[in-house]
Amino acid sequence: MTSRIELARVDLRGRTPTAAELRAALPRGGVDVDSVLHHVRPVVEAIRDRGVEAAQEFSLKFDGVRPASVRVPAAELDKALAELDPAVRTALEVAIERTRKVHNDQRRTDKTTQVVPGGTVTERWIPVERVGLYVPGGNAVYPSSVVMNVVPAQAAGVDSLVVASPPQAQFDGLPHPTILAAAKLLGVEEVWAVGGAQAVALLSYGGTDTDGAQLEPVDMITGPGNIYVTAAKRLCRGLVGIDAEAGPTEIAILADATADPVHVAADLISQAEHDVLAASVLVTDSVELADAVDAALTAQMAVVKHHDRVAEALSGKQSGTVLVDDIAQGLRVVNAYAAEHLEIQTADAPAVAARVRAAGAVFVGAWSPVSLGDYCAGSNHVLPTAGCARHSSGLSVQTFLRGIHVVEYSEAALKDVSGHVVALANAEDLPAHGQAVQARFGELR
Ligand code: HSO
Ligand code: ZN
Repeated sequence: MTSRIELARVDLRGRTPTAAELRAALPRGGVDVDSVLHHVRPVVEAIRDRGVEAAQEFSLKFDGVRPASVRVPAAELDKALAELDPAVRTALEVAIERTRKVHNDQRRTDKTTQVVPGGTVTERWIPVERVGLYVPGGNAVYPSSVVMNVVPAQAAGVDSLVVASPPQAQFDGLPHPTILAAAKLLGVEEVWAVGGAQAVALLSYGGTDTDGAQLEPVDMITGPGNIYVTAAKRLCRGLVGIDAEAGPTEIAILADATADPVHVAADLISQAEHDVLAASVLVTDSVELADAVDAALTAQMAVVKHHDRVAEALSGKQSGTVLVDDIAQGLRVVNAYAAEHLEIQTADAPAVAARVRAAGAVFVGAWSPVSLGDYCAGSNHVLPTAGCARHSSGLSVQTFLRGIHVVEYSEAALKDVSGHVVALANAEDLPAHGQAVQARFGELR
């Protein structure tokens, strides 16, 4: 079925809204994680109290299968990789190589600052000890997301990595074979067949498998998931660290009359393909381009495989075209919107891109579509959604590192500053703080 597609329009021409007013005026969706917390809390508590036994019950209930053991045998990983389509294997190898190249290059190095002679503060970057990666199953089987989560963790030096992914009835209670193959290709040997909120809880609390195999609790959980997975992460946060809460994917395109409407339409469709709640937003100063993009969308929809999903996403309240006076106003719009993915398809795109202040990732010019970044650019595709790019970054090596300040002063350097420590301690009515310094110099009365 094809029907005419017209993105809803928001006309900001001649208006000078503040950033907050802009955010209110722009199309945006949202998921209400709070609304499912009461469903998820009992699942998390059952796993905390009864471990793998409870996880197996939830797998039967939610995934329709109860795997014999939850830990996936090593032989199954080998088999999945051996049976992986060779073209997919090669493509994954390219994706891994490029993503490693970028992420290995971005590891922070320790830095020592000499504050005064004899007094130093070093920032030491230490990898998180053990990380759990959640990989969804079902409709969305994304081996690329295994790459995007595992590579930065490995680049950070995380030694212990475990993957959890739902057991699938059609694969005898194993996770999807492509996921197993991707894990193996990346050198991750520990995979557990458990999904949803129960997976997040089991990674957080640990457990003992039916055959006695131990799942050691992790320190941090990353990876995409549905609203229940997100709710479980929210409930387990604190006990474990989590990455950002991922919402439906978003693409914003800032384009002028020089952009090719066929490219713009194809890119808007590409991310709408993820989810009926996905957001596709065009920001342009050209009504002609906006009209041409609508025409191109209509034409391309005739050959779109997931037609109904894409059509629903494009017609949802989270998608639309925003008309602006010029690219300067367009930049104010995209900076206020803070899209997960932002494409710049304008004249002198690098100069325009340099003025972007908020986006999960920026794709510059005609030859850098978001789908390149989804797979093979070398960049990471786990990015902040729902405007969180105003305060957060995507997944990176940094996500898996903790910075520790290491303080080392000599006697003379401490002596030199001791009067100031004592003065501040007394001003805060914490005299014992000052005395801890004075005791070292025989000044305790
Ligand atoms: N665009 C998604 C990532 C993805 N795309 C996985 C394809 N597979 C969120 O950045
Ligand atoms: Zn994508």
